[in-house]
Amino acid sequence: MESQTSDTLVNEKLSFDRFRGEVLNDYKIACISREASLVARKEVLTGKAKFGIFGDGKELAQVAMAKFFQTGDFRSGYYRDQTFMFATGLATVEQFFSQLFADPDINNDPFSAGRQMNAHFATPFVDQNGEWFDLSNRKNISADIAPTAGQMPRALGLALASKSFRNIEELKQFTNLSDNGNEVCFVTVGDAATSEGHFWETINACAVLQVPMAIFVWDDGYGISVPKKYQTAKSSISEALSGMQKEEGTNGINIYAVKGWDYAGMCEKFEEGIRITRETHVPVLFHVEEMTQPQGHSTSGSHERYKPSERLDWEREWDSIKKMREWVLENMLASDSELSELEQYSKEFVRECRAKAWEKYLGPIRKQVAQAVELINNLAKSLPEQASQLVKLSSELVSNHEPLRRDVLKTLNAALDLAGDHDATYWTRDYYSDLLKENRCLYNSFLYNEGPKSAMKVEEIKAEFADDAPTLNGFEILNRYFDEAFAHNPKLLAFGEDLGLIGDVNQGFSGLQLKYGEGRVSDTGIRELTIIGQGIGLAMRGLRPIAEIQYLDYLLYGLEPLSDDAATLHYRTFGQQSCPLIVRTRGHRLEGIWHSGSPMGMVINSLRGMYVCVPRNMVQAIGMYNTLLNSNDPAIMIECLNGYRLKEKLPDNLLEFTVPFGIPETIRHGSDITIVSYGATLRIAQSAADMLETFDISCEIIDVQTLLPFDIHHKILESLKKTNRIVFIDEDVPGGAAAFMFNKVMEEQGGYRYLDVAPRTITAKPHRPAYGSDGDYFSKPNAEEIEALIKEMMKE
Ligand SMILES: Cc1ncc(C[n+]2csc(CCOP(=O)(O)OP(=O)(O)O)c2C)c(N)n1
Ligand SMILES: [Mg+2]
Repeated sequence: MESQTSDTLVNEKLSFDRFRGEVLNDYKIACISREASLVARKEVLTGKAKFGIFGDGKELAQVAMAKFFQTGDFRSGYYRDQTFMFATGLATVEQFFSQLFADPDINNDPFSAGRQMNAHFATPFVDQNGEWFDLSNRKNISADIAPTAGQMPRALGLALASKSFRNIEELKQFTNLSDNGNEVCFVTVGDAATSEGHFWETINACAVLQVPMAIFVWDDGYGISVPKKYQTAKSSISEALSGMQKEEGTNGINIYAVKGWDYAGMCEKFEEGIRITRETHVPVLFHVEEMTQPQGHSTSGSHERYKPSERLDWEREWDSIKKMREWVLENMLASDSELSELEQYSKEFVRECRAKAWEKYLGPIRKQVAQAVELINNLAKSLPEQASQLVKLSSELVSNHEPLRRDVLKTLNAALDLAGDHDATYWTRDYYSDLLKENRCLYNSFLYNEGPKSAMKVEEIKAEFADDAPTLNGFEILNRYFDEAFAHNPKLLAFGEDLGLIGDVNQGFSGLQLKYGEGRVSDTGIRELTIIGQGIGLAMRGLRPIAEIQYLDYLLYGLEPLSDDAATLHYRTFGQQSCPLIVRTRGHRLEGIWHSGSPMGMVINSLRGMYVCVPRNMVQAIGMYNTLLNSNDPAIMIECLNGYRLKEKLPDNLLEFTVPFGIPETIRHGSDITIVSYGATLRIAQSAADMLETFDISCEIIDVQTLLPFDIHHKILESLKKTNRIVFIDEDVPGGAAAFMFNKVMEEQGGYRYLDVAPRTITAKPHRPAYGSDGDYFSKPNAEEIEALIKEMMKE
């Protein structure tokens, strides 16, 4: 009996020591993080970094939150989360400073290689070959972006993946990607960012889908200078959301309101809410109120300009670290001097980290400076006439205490300009071009996958047709393809409006939900933005989503996450995260203003970093789907709206044949003029060519097949060399994608050298297409218009 009591006492003492140790460690991390914010701001104000945005005031909530972030979990957050990153061990203070200094060495800024502003974090999801890491054994940070609430749509997909892994039998084998769907997606968002449609659409969707999301609203009462009363109904996001509260027998979300200075209260509520969402997949939202911003929003501007003095006083009084200190003392977890010691340690530690990061950043540039100076001084010895100017250049570079890579290049360039074509410039030129190359790798690489998972490395396999191959409607061919693809690849998931039960508005997925289940072929709400986010998150977790946007005209609703998130992901993480999302949509001419859009200029200009596929028929589309499914980059597939009921032959090797990207196909051979087009317009061009043939004008028609990438081997130029006349035709507005093609062929391919007459573009009118067949005829390019223009070109 006695020994039992003493065991209990020992255990209690142990667990108290552990508890105390954990609390003090949290306090230390909070202090370190605060110090990092204070020092980092000074770095910006003294010019060592260009801009800074910090997590001061949010420390306590984040050390509490980090306690419940388990191996396998994901975070989709924003720029306030440095403390969370330190507390989870996913970022060091040194790395935080390296990113602040824009250090382009991935070993120093492992989140973005200096490409992102500070506090935009990420962890590696894929290896150099584009293979997924064992994410269920890692803590995972999806790469942050700056657009407010831009992290919300992606979070939906990251969380939905857990549900898919838990509920879809075929996915259970992928234990490297999920541990039975136990992963929670932690989402952080500012109070003002909850005003965005992104927030509301995501909240509704996660409440409907019931996915494991833990959303933390960091409520500091302001979005830069604009206070809550202008942002949020009832000035309280938890109150405004209260109708979403899950009740017995309903879906919905669990909502908690906590105070950002209340360490114990937050720990308790976070534990409960996160445990429930992990177990049941009921989403949870923590409204973390009464947070502060000791240094204001960012290094641009000061909050004294817009916060009333009472508010500033209140923020000082309710500073979360100050409150935690008081709480530790009240509960006698440490003495005043122990805490002061931790505070002092934090200051010294942060100073050291800053200094190390600065040295690492500057070291390689100093080497470049030394090398450049030596070369320029040698040049001066060989060129006595220019010597004094050259020496002046090199000494200016030496005296620059904080040189940038561009300063080295500018100096070398100036030296080369001075030296002219002299032989002595050989080594300087050589070094100059080496540095240009190096900087291209540092700043311009990884827009797309460059390794084995590049779509550009997928081998071409031609479609094969049996002698008795059946001729089917385009949509039936697609339907057979998706059926085989879903049987073959368990990672494929498709979703969109009307895609599940009825198998999409054109029946490409007809019958497939019945066959593959609601988990894999599903209907969504009308919410294009989060359909895209859903796809992004699923793709980042190693699945192969096909996210359907019902009509190309409605892509605008989902364009932001495609442009800001999917298209930049590989670039902004220096190739460490990939998003193999396929956006499937249908466009070009059909009927009226809202179902005939072909805004291809908008697409190609906002989606660099994605592939843009514009197949002329469904067989070509299938070949492109196959290419995409063998690679990792995101893409958009624009099927021809008016092509689903056109007859095509069914290939034998549906799952194998591929269409290579950036390789146009000549679909009609001719000798007088080259017509370059894509998609639905090709059929109009064909009928114009038929008409022109009766006048002995022979047209060569080229289908570009993909707009991004565009004709990588300059096949169009070869045609132009033969015909010496060229016209680019599409259904976009004037100056849209036709102008893009024009620019590519004229400037990049040097097509201007082979022209006998001025090159032309034929496009739709600048207004949206009018309703009805006449509306179409007079809004979009028509065969007669093409015929007339080409006749005119032939006369010139
Ligand atoms: C879409 C978009 N609009 C505007 C901005 C500029 N901006 C950056 S932060 C910010 C305020 C955000 O406030 P809140 O969501 O409360 O987060 P906090 O900075 O207060 O933590 C604004 C307007 C942006 N980044 N993205
Ligand atoms: Mg705010």
